[in-house]
Amino acid sequence: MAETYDFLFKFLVIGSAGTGKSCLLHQFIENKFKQDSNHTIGVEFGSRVVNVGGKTVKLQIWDTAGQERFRSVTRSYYRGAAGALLVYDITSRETYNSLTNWLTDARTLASPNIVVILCGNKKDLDSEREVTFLEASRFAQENELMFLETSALTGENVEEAFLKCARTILNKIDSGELDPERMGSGIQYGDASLRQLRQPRGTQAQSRQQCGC
Ligand SMILES: Nc1nc2c(ncn2[C@@H]2O[C@H](COP(=O)(O)OP(=O)(O)OP(=O)(O)O)[C@@H](O)[C@H]2O)c(=O)[nH]1
Ligand SMILES: [Mg+2]
Repeated sequence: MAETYDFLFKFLVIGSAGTGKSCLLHQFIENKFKQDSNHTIGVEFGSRVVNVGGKTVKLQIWDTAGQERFRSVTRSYYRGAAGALLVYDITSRETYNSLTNWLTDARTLASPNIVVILCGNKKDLDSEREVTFLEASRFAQENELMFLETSALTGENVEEAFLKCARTILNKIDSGELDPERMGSGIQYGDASLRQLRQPRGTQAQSRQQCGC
């Protein structure tokens, strides 16, 4: 059966090599930890349909390589992304120190309006922590990012990170701050929305009454 959804959002997963980007995507899509994850070569792709605030949203997710040698390839995938998970590893200060560069790339190459959630991954390795929650929260606040600590290993906050980002984009569509019809918005209407849009207004109200929504 064909998938129907209200919106399609283009998402990126970015951040330094080895922070757990591919494992986060795998946990979100497959609901399990990806054992023996190798460095990503270029980009990998995954998608999942989620329900957010009564809307069905297809997330089209591009998992990019963190290694410098793939930078020119991965940058070409940024264009028009609506949302991004910006990932660092809480046990590696080096990956935290690179966040500003990743963020600048996202805002210049994807869109200045890109909705970004900062993910401090490997939350399960608290004893090896090099970056405190408080420090990263401040960074997030200063840079207008949402923030969560996640674990691709246990699954903690993984679903939340993707859903929080999607929810924020939907809220911005509702408030008019984001326009899905703008070129390069990273947002597309799905079949379900298009059907509604194509219905004359009277019929829309009528069908809403009929379904009681
Ligand atoms: N303990 C723990 N290990 C993790 C977690 N997430 C990922 N790892 C491990 O970290 C290593 C790197 O994970 P990847 O997902 O391949 O990292 P990546 O960010 O995709 O790396 P690149 O593709 O090179 O950019 C692997 O050995 C994973 O097993 C986590 O939440 N907790
Ligand atoms: Mg990877």
